[in-house]
Amino acid sequence: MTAIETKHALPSVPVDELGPNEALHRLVDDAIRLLRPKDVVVCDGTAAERNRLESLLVANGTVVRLNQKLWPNSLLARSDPSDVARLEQVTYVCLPDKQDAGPSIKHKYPEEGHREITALMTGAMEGRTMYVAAVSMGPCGGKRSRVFVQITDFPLIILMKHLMTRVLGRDALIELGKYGRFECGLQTVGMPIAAGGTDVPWPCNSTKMICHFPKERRPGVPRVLSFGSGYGGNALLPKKCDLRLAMSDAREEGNLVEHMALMGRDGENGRRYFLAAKPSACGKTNFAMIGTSFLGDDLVRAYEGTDGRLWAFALEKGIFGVAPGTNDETNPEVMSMLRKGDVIFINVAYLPESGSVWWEGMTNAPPAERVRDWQGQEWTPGCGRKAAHANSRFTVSIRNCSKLDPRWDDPDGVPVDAILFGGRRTEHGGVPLVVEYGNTTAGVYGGATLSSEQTAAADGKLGVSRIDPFAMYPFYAYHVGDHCAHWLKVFSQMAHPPRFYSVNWFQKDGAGNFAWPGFVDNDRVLDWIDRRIAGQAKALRTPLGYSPLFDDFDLSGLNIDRATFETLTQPRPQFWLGELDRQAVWFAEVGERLPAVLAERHAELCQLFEEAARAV
Ligand code: SPV
Ligand code: MN
Repeated sequence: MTAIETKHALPSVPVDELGPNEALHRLVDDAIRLLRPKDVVVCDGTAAERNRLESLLVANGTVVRLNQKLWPNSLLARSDPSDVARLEQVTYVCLPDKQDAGPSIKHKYPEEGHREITALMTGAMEGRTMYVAAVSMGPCGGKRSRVFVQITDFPLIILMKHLMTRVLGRDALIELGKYGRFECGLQTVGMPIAAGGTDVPWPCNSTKMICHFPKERRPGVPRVLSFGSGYGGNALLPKKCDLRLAMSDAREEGNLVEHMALMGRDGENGRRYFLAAKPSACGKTNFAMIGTSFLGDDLVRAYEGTDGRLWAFALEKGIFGVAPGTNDETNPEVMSMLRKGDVIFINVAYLPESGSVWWEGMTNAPPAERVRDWQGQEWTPGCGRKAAHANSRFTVSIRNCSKLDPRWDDPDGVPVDAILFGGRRTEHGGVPLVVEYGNTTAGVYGGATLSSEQTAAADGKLGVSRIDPFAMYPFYAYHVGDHCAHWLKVFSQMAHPPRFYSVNWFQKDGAGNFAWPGFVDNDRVLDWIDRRIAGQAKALRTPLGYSPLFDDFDLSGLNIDRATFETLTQPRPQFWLGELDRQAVWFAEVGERLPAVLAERHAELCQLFEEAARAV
């Protein structure tokens, strides 16, 4: 790197605190020279660190402390209005061969990516403190876990890491130095502070860019660089940014790293573990909590165990959940987790008189007291604006969860009985409430063609439906066709693969109301799945797979008659012929890397549904 003139002397690498790992020294040294911070702090994840950072953020106006009685030790942050969601349009994966990118990736060549992001990052931390934080993705010390070291200049990200991830303390960092490999990334809000200048409450840059380099694997060289944003998925690198890198590495290791929730449920047949792949803001967190035990709501690593089954563990130890719509009925467990305290809320509404927070759907009626919206403006129910941003979030540790699975921190994970794919599809008589796929190929086909209406979790057009394979569309770091092939390979070789299901809670009736009650009632679907796996529940064979029967599905206490249930559960040929057309358009975009068996399954489905349509 060429020497760049700095306004102040550069800090030196805190060698003693980093331990003996040369690659870690190189990472920090290179980062200092590129970003030119005023000082460097190595994080340790302690309560003292948390208190220090919290005071700093309060003093800067980034967060306010909430009423200690209502929300103990909890904070509210309001972001800049330009920094509220993941930024798909400026998130790039840099690959030497463009053919490897496929239709879901915004591609750059590595030289181009390096040049552009380096130009943005040069001197970007002037006047700021640079933090170095190492976390373990998965149980600490687990042989399938990996350490991710993030460099950041936004203390809020460190506080969020305390809640969401296992931060390595001093001793673990020194241990890492002795033997460990680690992944790493740089992230900056991209707003240097001039000498004598002051900070703003939510620093960010109107230019934002994230570049991943999944093929570059040199110890201590960052594989993801994120500029200009302080928002969750863009800035908390061990979340979606490392997902992109890890999904790419997992393919080479023969494993899976995926965007899925992991939960346990006790039924007639003992505890079963379920993985659920759902696109962002489609109720994955709520779903993950309706079972008997909870392990994680967003990211998992899954692999074939020596018993020939699929095993999985969650990578995080906290939840970054969507606030709007969360209440004591839709997710009583998470509400009680939030009330236990140590929560960071982002972009919900603030009640200045009581020091409380509110969001749409938290209570039926808006608060009787004064409300400030997520941007701090006075808000009244009739004003025409939302009080909380549609993608407003809470960050909470899973230690607050009363149904934490006893095996949540087991480095081997838990054995998985079923994988569920589910999107948000509102058409009445469209994507059924639940379908069991008849075999592994049909199951992988279901994952590869999962589709959902777009939500506020990313900066896209709301409500437009797109195919979101395996709920990974925004997180790909290699060709989607190769990912489909990888799933086929992993599961077709497995001695005892899990079963695969499609679920959809979001059908609306002719009057525009949800046709299925959803939330805790989704447990009725899990009950059917449990009994299916045990060979106890009957089903109707359809072209798509197996559908539940009215007489063998727990509808007690619900006002759902036979006809309504059949509309909810049985695939309608006309609807599916339309879906298959859309799938064909998508498959054409995927191109020749689409595995042949998926094209064959498409042809088979077309034939079966055409026959069914003629028979109607
Ligand atoms: C998602 O959008 O899928 C999330 C939130 O889990 S973020 O961390 O922004 O990706
Ligand atoms: Mn997610």
